[in-house]
Amino acid sequence: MDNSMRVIDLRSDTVTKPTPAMREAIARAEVGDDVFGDDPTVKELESETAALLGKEAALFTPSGTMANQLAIRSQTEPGDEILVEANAHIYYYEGGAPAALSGVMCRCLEGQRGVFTGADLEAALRPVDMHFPRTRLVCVENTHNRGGGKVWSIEQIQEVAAAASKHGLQLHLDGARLWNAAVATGIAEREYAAPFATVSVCFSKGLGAPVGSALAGSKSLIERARRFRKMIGGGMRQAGVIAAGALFALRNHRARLVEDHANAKLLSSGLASLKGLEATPSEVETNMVRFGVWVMPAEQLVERLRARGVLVLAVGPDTIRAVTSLMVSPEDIEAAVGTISALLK
Ligand code: TLP
Repeated sequence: MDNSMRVIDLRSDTVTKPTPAMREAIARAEVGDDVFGDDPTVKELESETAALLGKEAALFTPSGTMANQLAIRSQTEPGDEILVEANAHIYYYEGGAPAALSGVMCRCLEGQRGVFTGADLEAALRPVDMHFPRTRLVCVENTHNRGGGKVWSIEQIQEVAAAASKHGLQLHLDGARLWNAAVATGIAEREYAAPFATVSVCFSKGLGAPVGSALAGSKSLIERARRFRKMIGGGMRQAGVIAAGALFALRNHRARLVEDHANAKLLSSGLASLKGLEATPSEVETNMVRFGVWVMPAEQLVERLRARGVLVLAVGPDTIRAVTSLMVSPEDIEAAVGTISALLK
């Protein structure tokens, strides 16, 4: 790649860099030792996040992966079983952590673009019997990453929650991109979060903070998670420096996600007109675009685009993912479609 080339980075919304205003907030942050409970900025972030999600407490974590894994560790014992959708981040992209860190078994449900039903959940349950692992926790991901940014409707969530509660199961929401679901549907985060005992959210994806996620839930669950966070080395000291970026993102960058969603639609519509690709604009609900490639292996197209300054990710042998974020404008999207079109000709 030529160094002077303008790079259009559509690999993920994790690539977002702090804006000048966010950097200013970071520079001004008041800090203290958060392991001693002395960091005012971390405390502010935790209480604002908890309030927004309608939960008693929240815990700042360095990553979404850690927040998800603390949720599992805090609500299970080794040998328990958790129910996850087969393409869920917790199962697919977290390095086998449920087994390594919590000693739990994952039982996978096959969803439609990540969404499963109450009936799917009930079909996976077995009677209480010492031969079977104890099923404890059901995990939902909204929006669903490998489902292409798919949004769960509130009715779908409520149906799964009713089935879980009928069988005494706890619910965890991987809400790394819950902000996108809220903006896309107009349903508040706290309404989506209501049926869940724990909710993880990320500040470092579409919201544009450089680092950070949180886990929210009841005071007792979050205290338990705080202990496990320390145990795995996630206790941070003057973390207000990064919490300030997260707080700025939470307060200022949620509403603007509509721009990312419009850009994703624009991208998918542009791609849909190109021969050799299969893009479905009607499936684009948030900031992710998944498209099929028929003319060459996906990896090869990714490499060729990289050489031309357009970065995307292969997420299957013939599938590519592009994600919009505050790093890309509508003009960038037009330019990226132009580059892809020229390459396919
Ligand atoms: N997802 C990343 C990659 O790990 C795939 C991305 O680029 O999309 N939950 C969901 C639904 C996620 O998509 C991610 C990150 C996480 C959790 C984990 O967040 P981090 O990267 O902060 O550990």
